[in-house]
Amino acid sequence: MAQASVSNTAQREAFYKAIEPESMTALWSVMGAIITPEPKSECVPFMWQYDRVRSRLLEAGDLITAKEAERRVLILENPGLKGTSKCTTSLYCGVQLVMPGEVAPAHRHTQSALRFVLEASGGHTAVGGEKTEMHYGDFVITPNWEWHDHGNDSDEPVFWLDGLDIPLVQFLDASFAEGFGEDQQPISKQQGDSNARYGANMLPLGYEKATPTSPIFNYPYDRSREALEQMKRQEEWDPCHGLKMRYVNPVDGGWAMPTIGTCLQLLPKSFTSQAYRSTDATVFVGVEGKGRIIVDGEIFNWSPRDVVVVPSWREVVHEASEDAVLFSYSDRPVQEKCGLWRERRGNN
Ligand code: GTQ
Repeated sequence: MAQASVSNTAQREAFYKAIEPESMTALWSVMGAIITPEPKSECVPFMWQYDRVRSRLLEAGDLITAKEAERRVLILENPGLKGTSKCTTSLYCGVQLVMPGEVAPAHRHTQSALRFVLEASGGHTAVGGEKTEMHYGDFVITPNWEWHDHGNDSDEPVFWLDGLDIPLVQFLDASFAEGFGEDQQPISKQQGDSNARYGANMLPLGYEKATPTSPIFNYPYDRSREALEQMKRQEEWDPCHGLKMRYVNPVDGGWAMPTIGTCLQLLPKSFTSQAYRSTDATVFVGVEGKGRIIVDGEIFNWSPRDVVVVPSWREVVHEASEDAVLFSYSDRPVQEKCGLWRERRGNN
């Protein structure tokens, strides 16, 4: 724990060596490293500028098709977690490109995925027999073990951010994946079906919760943004978050996804937040306006579509020079279910 590590003696050293071949180690020699007084993470604060990611992705577009790659994605890998494909310790982040006329073939896996749409004039994804068109700022869910394929019928490239719980599933050794065998799954539902059934503040009578994921799979940006705009007039700012809303599963009011918590927040012009920290490392995506995220004094000036990662328990301050909107995601639902989630407001 917080105590200094135990000193070494020749006798103790000899003992550690002796037990090693028997697959035993002494707790007291590692205790301080494995049970820390507060979170210690290899994950570091970092920002990816969208322009750079976008131009590298277009280069990748000349190198490989979406079909050959299965998913043409550049992983936003945390520089403190090199070689692990992680953005935070528990979550993955990537940016995906689908060129006009391309298809990313149908597959499914036990990892849950979210898409946050960065550029789309006609891209679509299909999940569970329903197709949804993607527009800027839409938050789209692929629940675990659901077939999904992506396409682009427009004449412009389509880009979106992928947030997945890959590291979490890997940690639990619970990964399964398979291909559908055809590029696209059969479409059995009308477009907009799940939003009509579950996204109109009603549920089909007798509906019973069948999965841990929200049955809505596209939360369109215009509706979420409109809510923030309406509430903005009230001028009730949270000192740490401005105006922050979480996406919910309408069936039980919980998070929209079981492993990933997603939020949309508005920071009003000239806002400076109070210092804040929480145990859920968070990936922020700029959506509108401009702002800065200051992590323990390190400044990240973000513009729309830039991605900023804030590690667990690091002090974050938000500033906005104009009205600014951020999307964010973290593993907060998992931590809450385990009774682990903590936050601290202010710099005490
Ligand atoms: O679109 O299904 O960024 O399976 C990583 C793994 C996207 C996807 C990623 C995936 C996908």
